[in-house]
Amino acid sequence: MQCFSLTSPQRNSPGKILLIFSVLGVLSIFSSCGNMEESEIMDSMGDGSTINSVSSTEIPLSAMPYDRGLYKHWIDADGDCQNTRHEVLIEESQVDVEFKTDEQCIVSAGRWLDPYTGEIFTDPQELDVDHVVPLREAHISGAYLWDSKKKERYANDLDDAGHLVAVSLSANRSKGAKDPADWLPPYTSFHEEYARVWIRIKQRWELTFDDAEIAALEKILGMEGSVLIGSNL
Ligand SMILES: [Ca+2]
Ligand SMILES: [Ca+2]
Repeated sequence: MQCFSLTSPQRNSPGKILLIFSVLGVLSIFSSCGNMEESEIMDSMGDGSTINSVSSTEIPLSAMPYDRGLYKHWIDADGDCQNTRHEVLIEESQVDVEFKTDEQCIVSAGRWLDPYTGEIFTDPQELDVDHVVPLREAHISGAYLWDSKKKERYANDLDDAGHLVAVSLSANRSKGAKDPADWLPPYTSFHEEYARVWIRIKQRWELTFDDAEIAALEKILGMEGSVLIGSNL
């Protein structure tokens, strides 16, 4: 079990930044190994990051018809026979996984802590691998402009451990394509981390935030009214 860490991936920096808020203060609560269960849950979403800014633009809904098939998944990017779903299951299991066959392509058992519910699972068939920022949400937040290769990279991103997470089927079904204004994990202790990872992913991929989403994220992070509109860094 690794302790939660504050170093983090953030490859892209937003171009035109319209809205800014800092959540540095929030990060301190994740900087120590406290309650083991919460540490486990933090780990399941990957390490932390310094979140400095978000961007927001208005995009006409009619300009971006969504088709899940545009975002090809699950692929096997490194050609080792384990597709993205199974790569995530292997990475997030708290014990060595078991495989269906000697080829070790398909995970058949392990031990996973679902950060959305706080429940433990051992059968991968009871788990979905969830895009924390759903494909449809990414699409309407700017990904509709990407070429097919970039859409595929987003759908299969393993570089940020928080991007894809193994969660219970029921939690994922209730989430659907909703953003934090309309859905939050039932496990309330995880909300702040969820908001922080959500922002990190959207920043990293230069995706936009709508007003209700920003308000919801601010509320979760206890930062109502801290958004500075009109800044341009
Ligand atoms: Ca693979
Ligand atoms: Ca949204």
